[in-house]
Amino acid sequence: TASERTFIAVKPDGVQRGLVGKVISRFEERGYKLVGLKAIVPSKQLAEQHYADLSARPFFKGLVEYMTNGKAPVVCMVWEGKDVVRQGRAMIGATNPLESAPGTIRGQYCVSVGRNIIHGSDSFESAEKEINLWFGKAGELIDWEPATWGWIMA
Ligand code: YYY
Ligand code: MG
Repeated sequence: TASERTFIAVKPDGVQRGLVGKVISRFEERGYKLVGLKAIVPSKQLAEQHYADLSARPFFKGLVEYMTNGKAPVVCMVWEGKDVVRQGRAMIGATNPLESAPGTIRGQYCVSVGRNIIHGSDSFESAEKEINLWFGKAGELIDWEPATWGWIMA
């Protein structure tokens, strides 16, 4: 729907590599609306909850360590607009950057699955869960209308 929202996060490797602005630009230029933004070093508990579905996988421990070690923050965002969950995943590209199409974010900026610079919700249900988890406090998300909205959302 037009008001659907997704959770996008630049992971610590993307922040260290100075790619935050590029990621934001892609979503802005596509016509999506930024309704939440913050940089945090997540707790181990938060990272484990975020990746709960993967807790049995061999890379889980390393994944949580890399997300939480504080060598750089995670830059967390909520983007809103038409079909943004599915489009966001398409813009990000395949999980393994070696299989991400050229021109996708991962296909353009990275080569390792363990350092694939960005997260995006994989379904409407995941988006709801992740937005609540990362932006659970009242007032963290802003309802606003871009002056360009009518030119984008026909
Ligand atoms: O949603 P997405 O990030 O594309 O992939 P997931 O299957 O949810 O895995 C989350 C995260 O885990 C992935 O972005 C990198 C890491 N990971 C890994 O290090 N090694 C794998 N074989 C699979 C995933
Ligand atoms: Mg995932």
